[in-house]
Amino acid sequence: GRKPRVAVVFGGRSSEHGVSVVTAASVLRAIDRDKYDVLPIGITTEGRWALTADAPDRMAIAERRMPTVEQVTDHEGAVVLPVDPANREVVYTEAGAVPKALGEVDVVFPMLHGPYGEDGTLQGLLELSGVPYVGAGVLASAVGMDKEYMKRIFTSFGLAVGPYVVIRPREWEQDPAAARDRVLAFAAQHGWPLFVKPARAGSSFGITKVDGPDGLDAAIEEARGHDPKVIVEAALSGREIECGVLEFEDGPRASAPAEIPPPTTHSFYDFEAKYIDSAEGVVPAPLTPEQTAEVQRLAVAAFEAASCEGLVRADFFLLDSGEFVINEINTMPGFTPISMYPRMWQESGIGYPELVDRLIQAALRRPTGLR
Ligand code: G1L
Repeated sequence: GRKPRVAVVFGGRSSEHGVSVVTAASVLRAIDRDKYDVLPIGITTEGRWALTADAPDRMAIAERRMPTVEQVTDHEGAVVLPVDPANREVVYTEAGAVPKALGEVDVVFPMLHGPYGEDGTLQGLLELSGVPYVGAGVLASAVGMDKEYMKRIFTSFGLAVGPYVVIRPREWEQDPAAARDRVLAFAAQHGWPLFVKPARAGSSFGITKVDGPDGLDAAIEEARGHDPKVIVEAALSGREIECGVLEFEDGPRASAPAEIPPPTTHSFYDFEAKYIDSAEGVVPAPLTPEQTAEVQRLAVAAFEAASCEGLVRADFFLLDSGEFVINEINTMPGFTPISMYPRMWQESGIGYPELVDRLIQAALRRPTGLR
């Protein structure tokens, strides 16, 4: 019969537009064309949807600059317009409009970062359209974007989380002194430094490490520039351990875990590594067999607690006490072949093309509607 058609949706209005373009190139390269038809759909930085050329080799970092959907640079740095000239009639919207025709699409591979991409809104549009899609649904996507509700859900499912306090928008607007006092009481209990973060952001923008009361207001205002809801977290001392979860035919399984070494003052990440989040993770993490089994159990528990689908990367701290505390989950982790999530599965015997195929297959198996 006809091959399933996979629409890869990438780019978008976020600050990580270029990361998405480069990552989509890896996914496009990995999809088996004997098995699937591919429809690359780029979203411009203005929010216009456009069917793009299927040209992953041109969607590359050139001269330390990230490509955009509008202006894809080739390896020599020449600008190449990616919109497919053979398919001018398909897709397109004005900025801010709902895309009219997805055409005959069997499954969408969403690759958009941050608000309106990984927060459940795109997933909701696809639910309304009745089109299956790879990865987390509406609820899990929204939970994965909200550091407060993430912690509330993990706590209610018996997973340990670090201490935190939330400053809600109205609270800061109507009585900032009361909010400040709550944070100071929190600091008296848990000590300095504190980390002040936008509650729903996706990237590391707007985060400030605060060493004492003096820096607090500026840090809250900085975080509020990204999200009117702010979360304040205590510093946790311990090792940073990550674990991938992937949905197999019979349910979710955990990968080999990885360790992210603490940053050193002279550690150097090149441009590509810095933006594609390969960092300098050690795979597999040097843990005892018991610790490995424990973090894998917790990663699958986190996947289930948030009702994840397809995949998730779960990030933990291993405290000096030996306890694993969950820091966060990421429903759309870094996803180039050198990113942590694919590297952890590589270590577990699942290479990048098989990973992409398993995600598409999991999406195709899923019924649309309530599940
Ligand atoms: F669809 C998946 F598999 F769930 C998926 C989608 C997107 C996994 C990972 C990503 N990651 C990205 O799109 C990004 C890191 C380039 C931006 Cl969020």
